[in-house]
Amino acid sequence: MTVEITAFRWVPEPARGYVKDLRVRWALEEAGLPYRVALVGPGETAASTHRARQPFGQIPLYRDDGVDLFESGAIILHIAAKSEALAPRDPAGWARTTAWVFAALNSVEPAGYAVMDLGPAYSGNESKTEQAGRVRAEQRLASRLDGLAVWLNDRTWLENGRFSAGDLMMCSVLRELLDEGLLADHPVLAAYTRRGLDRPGFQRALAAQLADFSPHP
Ligand SMILES: N[C@@H](CCC(=O)N[C@@H](CS)C(=O)NCC(=O)O)C(=O)O
Repeated sequence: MTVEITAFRWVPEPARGYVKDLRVRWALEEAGLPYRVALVGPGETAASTHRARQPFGQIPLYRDDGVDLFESGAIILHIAAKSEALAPRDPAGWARTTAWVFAALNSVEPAGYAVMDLGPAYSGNESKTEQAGRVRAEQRLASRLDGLAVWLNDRTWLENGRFSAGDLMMCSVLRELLDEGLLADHPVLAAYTRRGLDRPGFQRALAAQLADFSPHP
């Protein structure tokens, strides 16, 4: 069967281009694998048929002849296993790629969300406890970004001068921070993210996601 992914038929305008099926589309583009898209509406992810495939009622979903998967990280690694374009074939290179996918999802993405979820800084209405929480979240994110910037320094990609699923996931995660102005102190990371987003595979994936949205819920 042709690979099938599940994505939202409609999301509010600001979320368009950021829904996480984008990462999966990007991986499929890099791997050169054709796919079809099953679109679901806003209420449909609560259905038992959807929950049977994604316990949290989220997207993306993925299936092919061999597997039915949820969680974008698992899906990206499954696609990477099919294509050298996304990961080296040698066990050590493969293992390093998996490490970077986890680093993006486990070490960077939650730290970024913790800051973004707080909303704009210095509204003037925050209590001392809230201010302290914000400072802690910002410090945690800065520490993750500092570490990544030192690692990247003058590298083009995370490992061995070649693009991999690790870069795909890291650039997907950093893109939201870039767009929120949270990479302003990390020009190395901003340049790295733009390098990822300039790839034709990302551009095709983004255009495909945007084209799939209905104008109305
Ligand atoms: N950890 C999941 C997160 C998926 C996720 O956050 N999906 C969002 C769209 S980007 C969603 O379905 N939100 C609706 C909801 O959580 O009810 C993954 O990486 O696949």
